[in-house]
Amino acid sequence: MVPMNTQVSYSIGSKNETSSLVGSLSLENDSCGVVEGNLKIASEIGIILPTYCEAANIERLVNEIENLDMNVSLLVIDDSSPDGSADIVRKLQRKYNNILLLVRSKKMGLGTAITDGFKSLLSLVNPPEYIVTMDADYSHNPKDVPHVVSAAKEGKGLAIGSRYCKGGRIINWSLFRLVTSRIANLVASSVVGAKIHDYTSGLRCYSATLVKAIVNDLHSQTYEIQIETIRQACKREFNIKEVPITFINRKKGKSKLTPNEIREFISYILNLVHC
Ligand SMILES: Nc1nc2c(ncn2[C@@H]2O[C@H](COP(=O)(O)OP(=O)(O)OP(=O)(O)O)[C@@H](O)[C@H]2O)c(=O)[nH]1
Ligand SMILES: [Mg+2]
Repeated sequence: MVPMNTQVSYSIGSKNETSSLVGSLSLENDSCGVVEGNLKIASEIGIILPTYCEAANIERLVNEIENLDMNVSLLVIDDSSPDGSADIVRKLQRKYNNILLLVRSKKMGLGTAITDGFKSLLSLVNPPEYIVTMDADYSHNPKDVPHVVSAAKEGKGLAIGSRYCKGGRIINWSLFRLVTSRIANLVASSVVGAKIHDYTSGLRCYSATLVKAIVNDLHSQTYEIQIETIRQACKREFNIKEVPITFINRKKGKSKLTPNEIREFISYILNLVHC
Protein backbone atom coordinates (compact mmCIF):
# COMPACT_ATOMS: atom_id res chain seq x y z
CA MET A 1 0.00 0.00 0.00
CA VAL A 2 1.34 3.43 -0.93
CA PRO A 3 1.66 5.70 2.13
CA MET A 4 -0.82 8.32 1.03
CA ASN A 5 -4.19 9.43 2.24
CA THR A 6 -6.25 8.53 -0.81
CA GLN A 7 -8.37 5.60 -1.85
CA VAL A 8 -5.80 4.39 -4.34
CA SER A 9 -3.82 1.23 -4.03
CA TYR A 10 -1.26 -0.21 -6.37
CA SER A 11 0.14 -3.61 -6.79
CA ILE A 12 3.15 -3.55 -9.03
CA GLY A 13 4.15 -6.62 -10.92
CA SER A 14 6.16 -7.37 -13.99
CA LYS A 15 4.05 -7.77 -17.11
CA ASN A 16 6.71 -9.24 -19.30
CA GLU A 17 10.47 -9.35 -19.56
CA THR A 18 10.97 -6.58 -22.04
CA SER A 19 8.89 -3.72 -21.03
CA SER A 20 6.62 -2.47 -18.58
CA LEU A 21 5.49 -2.85 -15.09
CA VAL A 22 1.78 -2.88 -14.65
CA GLY A 23 -0.06 -1.65 -11.63
CA SER A 24 -3.61 -2.35 -10.73
CA LEU A 25 -5.33 0.71 -9.41
CA SER A 26 -8.44 0.62 -7.25
CA LEU A 27 -10.39 3.80 -7.71
CA GLU A 28 -12.57 5.56 -5.18
CA ASN A 29 -15.68 5.06 -7.31
CA ASP A 30 -15.23 1.29 -7.20
CA SER A 31 -14.32 1.06 -10.86
CA CYS A 32 -11.06 -0.56 -11.64
CA GLY A 33 -8.29 0.51 -13.92
CA VAL A 34 -4.91 -0.79 -14.86
CA VAL A 35 -2.02 1.59 -15.31
CA GLU A 36 0.21 0.39 -18.12
CA GLY A 37 3.80 1.54 -18.22
CA ASN A 38 6.79 1.93 -15.99
CA LEU A 39 5.38 2.73 -12.56
CA LYS A 40 8.89 3.37 -11.25
CA ILE A 41 9.28 6.31 -13.60
CA ALA A 42 10.83 9.41 -12.01
CA SER A 43 10.22 12.85 -13.45
CA GLU A 44 9.85 16.36 -12.09
CA ILE A 45 6.61 17.00 -13.98
CA GLY A 46 3.66 14.70 -14.66
CA ILE A 47 1.32 15.68 -17.48
CA ILE A 48 -2.25 14.34 -17.38
CA LEU A 49 -3.91 13.96 -20.78
CA PRO A 50 -7.57 12.90 -20.58
CA THR A 51 -8.79 11.30 -23.79
CA TYR A 52 -12.14 10.29 -25.10
CA CYS A 53 -11.99 9.69 -28.85
CA GLU A 54 -8.83 11.69 -29.52
CA ALA A 55 -7.29 9.27 -32.02
CA ALA A 56 -6.90 12.12 -34.51
CA ASN A 57 -4.97 14.32 -32.07
CA ILE A 58 -3.09 12.28 -29.47
CA GLU A 59 -0.06 11.23 -31.51
CA ARG A 60 0.88 14.70 -32.69
CA LEU A 61 0.32 16.11 -29.22
CA VAL A 62 2.49 13.48 -27.52
CA ASN A 63 5.27 13.90 -30.10
CA GLU A 64 5.33 17.65 -29.54
CA ILE A 65 5.35 17.32 -25.75
CA GLU A 66 8.23 14.84 -26.06
CA ASN A 67 10.14 17.43 -28.08
CA LEU A 68 9.95 19.98 -25.27
CA ASP A 69 13.14 20.19 -23.28
CA MET A 70 11.49 19.18 -20.00
CA ASN A 71 11.76 16.40 -17.45
CA VAL A 72 8.25 15.01 -17.87
CA SER A 73 6.19 11.87 -17.74
CA LEU A 74 2.82 11.61 -19.44
CA LEU A 75 -0.27 9.93 -18.06
CA VAL A 76 -3.07 9.36 -20.56
CA ILE A 77 -6.45 8.59 -18.99
CA ASP A 78 -8.58 6.99 -21.66
CA ASP A 79 -12.19 5.93 -21.16
CA SER A 80 -12.12 2.96 -23.54
CA SER A 81 -12.51 5.27 -26.53
CA PRO A 82 -14.11 3.33 -29.39
CA ASP A 83 -11.82 5.09 -31.90
CA GLY A 84 -8.74 3.25 -30.62
CA SER A 85 -7.03 6.17 -28.84
CA ALA A 86 -5.53 3.77 -26.28
CA ASP A 87 -3.87 1.63 -28.95
CA ILE A 88 -2.19 4.70 -30.39
CA VAL A 89 -0.88 5.48 -26.91
CA ARG A 90 0.40 1.89 -26.56
CA LYS A 91 2.27 2.34 -29.83
CA LEU A 92 3.75 5.58 -28.50
CA GLN A 93 4.82 3.75 -25.32
CA ARG A 94 7.10 1.64 -27.50
CA LYS A 95 8.72 4.81 -28.82
CA TYR A 96 8.97 6.74 -25.54
CA ASN A 97 9.62 5.25 -22.08
CA ASN A 98 7.90 8.00 -20.10
CA ILE A 99 4.25 7.35 -20.97
CA LEU A 100 1.72 5.78 -18.62
CA LEU A 101 -1.74 4.76 -19.72
CA LEU A 102 -4.79 4.29 -17.53
CA VAL A 103 -7.73 2.80 -19.39
CA ARG A 104 -11.05 3.04 -17.58
CA SER A 105 -13.95 0.80 -18.43
CA LYS A 106 -16.30 3.44 -19.83
CA LYS A 107 -16.76 7.18 -20.32
CA MET A 108 -16.82 8.59 -16.82
CA GLY A 109 -16.33 12.33 -17.31
CA LEU A 110 -13.44 14.75 -17.39
CA GLY A 111 -13.68 15.48 -13.66
CA THR A 112 -13.13 11.90 -12.55
CA ALA A 113 -10.43 11.46 -15.21
CA ILE A 114 -8.41 14.35 -13.78
CA THR A 115 -8.96 13.21 -10.18
CA ASP A 116 -7.93 9.65 -11.04
CA GLY A 117 -4.91 11.13 -12.82
CA PHE A 118 -3.91 13.08 -9.71
CA LYS A 119 -4.25 10.00 -7.51
CA SER A 120 -2.33 7.81 -9.90
CA LEU A 121 0.60 10.24 -10.20
CA LEU A 122 0.77 10.85 -6.45
CA SER A 123 0.80 7.10 -5.87
CA LEU A 124 3.83 6.45 -8.05
CA VAL A 125 6.99 5.23 -6.38
CA ASN A 126 8.56 8.57 -7.38
CA PRO A 127 5.73 11.10 -7.61
CA PRO A 128 6.31 14.26 -9.69
CA GLU A 129 6.73 17.64 -7.97
CA TYR A 130 4.43 19.40 -10.43
CA ILE A 131 1.34 18.15 -12.24
CA VAL A 132 0.11 19.64 -15.51
CA THR A 133 -3.33 19.01 -16.97
CA MET A 134 -4.14 19.80 -20.58
CA ASP A 135 -6.75 18.89 -23.18
CA ALA A 136 -5.74 16.24 -25.66
CA ASP A 137 -7.58 17.83 -28.60
CA TYR A 138 -4.68 20.09 -29.53
CA SER A 139 -6.46 23.24 -28.35
CA HIS A 140 -3.56 23.86 -25.99
CA ASN A 141 -0.18 24.54 -27.50
CA PRO A 142 2.50 22.29 -25.95
CA LYS A 143 4.88 25.26 -26.15
CA ASP A 144 2.81 26.94 -23.41
CA VAL A 145 3.52 24.11 -20.96
CA PRO A 146 6.95 25.42 -19.83
CA HIS A 147 5.39 28.83 -19.08
CA VAL A 148 2.67 27.46 -16.80
CA VAL A 149 5.20 25.20 -15.10
CA SER A 150 7.55 28.15 -14.39
CA ALA A 151 4.68 30.20 -12.97
CA ALA A 152 3.57 27.33 -10.72
CA LYS A 153 7.13 26.93 -9.48
CA GLU A 154 7.36 30.65 -8.64
CA GLY A 155 4.17 30.57 -6.58
CA LYS A 156 4.43 26.94 -5.38
CA GLY A 157 0.70 26.64 -6.02
CA LEU A 158 -1.38 26.75 -9.18
CA ALA A 159 -0.72 28.41 -12.53
CA ILE A 160 -3.51 28.68 -15.08
CA GLY A 161 -3.01 29.05 -18.81
CA SER A 162 -5.47 31.90 -19.22
CA ARG A 163 -7.48 32.91 -22.27
CA TYR A 164 -8.98 35.91 -20.54
CA CYS A 165 -6.09 37.70 -18.87
CA LYS A 166 -4.12 40.37 -20.75
CA GLY A 167 -2.44 38.71 -23.75
CA GLY A 168 -4.71 35.64 -23.75
CA ARG A 169 -6.66 34.74 -26.89
CA ILE A 170 -9.24 32.33 -28.30
CA ILE A 171 -9.21 31.39 -31.97
CA ASN A 172 -12.09 29.86 -33.92
CA TRP A 173 -14.69 29.36 -31.23
CA SER A 174 -18.36 29.68 -32.11
CA LEU A 175 -20.32 32.54 -30.62
CA PHE A 176 -22.22 29.97 -28.52
CA ARG A 177 -18.97 28.61 -26.96
CA LEU A 178 -17.64 32.11 -26.37
CA VAL A 179 -20.80 33.22 -24.64
CA THR A 180 -21.22 30.05 -22.52
CA SER A 181 -17.58 30.19 -21.44
CA ARG A 182 -17.85 33.86 -20.47
CA ILE A 183 -21.03 33.24 -18.49
CA ALA A 184 -19.46 30.24 -16.70
CA ASN A 185 -16.48 32.41 -15.79
CA LEU A 186 -18.60 35.30 -14.54
CA VAL A 187 -20.63 33.02 -12.32
CA ALA A 188 -17.55 31.17 -11.05
CA SER A 189 -15.86 34.45 -10.27
CA SER A 190 -18.80 35.68 -8.23
CA VAL A 191 -19.02 32.50 -6.14
CA VAL A 192 -15.34 31.60 -5.77
CA GLY A 193 -13.80 35.06 -5.71
CA ALA A 194 -10.22 34.23 -6.76
CA LYS A 195 -8.37 37.11 -8.38
CA ILE A 196 -8.17 35.46 -11.78
CA HIS A 197 -9.89 35.80 -15.15
CA ASP A 198 -10.13 32.20 -16.42
CA TYR A 199 -11.68 29.56 -14.15
CA THR A 200 -12.41 26.99 -16.84
CA SER A 201 -9.15 26.69 -18.73
CA GLY A 202 -7.93 23.10 -18.88
CA LEU A 203 -4.23 23.97 -19.21
CA ARG A 204 -2.76 24.29 -15.74
CA CYS A 205 0.15 23.38 -13.55
CA TYR A 206 -0.33 22.41 -9.90
CA SER A 207 2.35 21.84 -7.30
CA ALA A 208 2.11 18.29 -5.94
CA THR A 209 1.76 19.84 -2.47
CA LEU A 210 -1.42 21.56 -3.60
CA VAL A 211 -2.81 18.44 -5.26
CA LYS A 212 -2.13 16.36 -2.13
CA ALA A 213 -3.97 18.95 -0.04
CA ILE A 214 -7.12 18.97 -2.18
CA VAL A 215 -7.38 15.60 -3.89
CA ASN A 216 -9.58 13.91 -1.30
CA ASP A 217 -12.09 16.75 -1.54
CA LEU A 218 -12.51 16.46 -5.32
CA HIS A 219 -15.75 14.73 -6.34
CA SER A 220 -16.57 16.45 -9.65
CA GLN A 221 -17.82 14.26 -12.46
CA THR A 222 -17.27 16.52 -15.45
CA TYR A 223 -16.06 19.97 -16.50
CA GLU A 224 -16.83 21.63 -13.14
CA ILE A 225 -13.59 20.06 -11.90
CA GLN A 226 -11.79 23.11 -13.32
CA ILE A 227 -13.64 25.50 -11.01
CA GLU A 228 -13.65 23.12 -8.05
CA THR A 229 -9.86 22.77 -8.03
CA ILE A 230 -9.52 26.56 -7.97
CA ARG A 231 -12.10 26.82 -5.18
CA GLN A 232 -10.27 24.22 -3.10
CA ALA A 233 -6.90 25.90 -3.72
CA CYS A 234 -8.38 29.27 -2.70
CA LYS A 235 -9.85 27.86 0.50
CA ARG A 236 -6.36 26.75 1.50
CA GLU A 237 -4.79 30.05 0.40
CA PHE A 238 -2.49 28.60 -2.22
CA ASN A 239 -0.95 31.07 -4.64
CA ILE A 240 -2.80 31.19 -8.00
CA LYS A 241 -1.24 32.83 -11.04
CA GLU A 242 -2.31 33.28 -14.64
CA VAL A 243 -0.17 32.99 -17.74
CA PRO A 244 -1.64 34.18 -21.06
CA ILE A 245 -2.23 31.49 -23.67
CA THR A 246 -3.77 31.26 -27.11
CA PHE A 247 -6.50 28.62 -27.20
CA ILE A 248 -7.33 27.24 -30.65
CA ASN A 249 -10.58 25.38 -31.21
CA ARG A 250 -10.00 21.74 -32.01
CA LYS A 251 -9.51 21.04 -35.72
CA LYS A 252 -10.03 17.28 -35.43
CA GLY A 253 -12.49 15.15 -33.49
CA LYS A 254 -15.63 16.27 -31.70
CA SER A 255 -16.25 18.22 -28.52
CA LYS A 256 -17.41 16.13 -25.56
CA LEU A 257 -19.36 18.97 -24.06
CA THR A 258 -22.87 17.45 -24.18
CA PRO A 259 -26.16 18.73 -22.71
CA ASN A 260 -25.66 16.25 -19.86
CA GLU A 261 -22.29 17.80 -19.08
CA ILE A 262 -23.79 21.31 -19.20
CA ARG A 263 -26.53 20.16 -16.78
CA GLU A 264 -23.91 18.79 -14.33
CA PHE A 265 -22.06 22.07 -14.57
CA ILE A 266 -25.18 24.16 -13.86
CA SER A 267 -26.15 21.97 -10.93
CA TYR A 268 -22.63 22.36 -9.47
CA ILE A 269 -22.86 26.16 -9.77
CA LEU A 270 -26.35 26.21 -8.21
CA ASN A 271 -25.05 24.14 -5.33
CA LEU A 272 -22.22 26.59 -4.76
CA VAL A 273 -24.58 29.54 -4.85
CA HIS A 274 -26.79 27.92 -2.21
CA CYS A 275 -23.87 27.05 0.08
N1 LIG B 1 -11.00 10.29 -20.16
C1 LIG B 1 -11.93 11.19 -20.49
N2 LIG B 1 -11.58 12.30 -21.17
C2 LIG B 1 -12.55 13.19 -21.49
C3 LIG B 1 -13.91 13.00 -21.15
N3 LIG B 1 -14.62 14.07 -21.61
C4 LIG B 1 -13.73 14.87 -22.23
N4 LIG B 1 -12.50 14.34 -22.18
C5 LIG B 1 -11.24 14.91 -22.70
O1 LIG B 1 -11.08 16.16 -22.09
C6 LIG B 1 -10.51 17.10 -22.98
C7 LIG B 1 -11.44 18.30 -23.14
O2 LIG B 1 -12.63 17.90 -23.79
P1 LIG B 1 -13.24 18.65 -25.05
O3 LIG B 1 -14.25 17.78 -25.70
O4 LIG B 1 -12.14 19.13 -25.92
O5 LIG B 1 -13.99 19.80 -24.36
P2 LIG B 1 -13.64 21.31 -24.26
O6 LIG B 1 -12.23 21.55 -24.69
O7 LIG B 1 -14.06 21.78 -22.91
O8 LIG B 1 -14.67 21.88 -25.29
P3 LIG B 1 -14.47 22.21 -26.83
O9 LIG B 1 -14.05 23.61 -26.88
O10 LIG B 1 -15.80 22.01 -27.39
O11 LIG B 1 -13.41 21.32 -27.40
C8 LIG B 1 -10.28 16.34 -24.27
O12 LIG B 1 -8.95 15.87 -24.30
C9 LIG B 1 -11.27 15.19 -24.18
O13 LIG B 1 -10.89 14.07 -24.95
C10 LIG B 1 -14.25 11.81 -20.42
O14 LIG B 1 -15.39 11.54 -20.07
N5 LIG B 1 -13.22 10.95 -20.12
MG1 LIG C 1 -11.54 21.03 -26.44
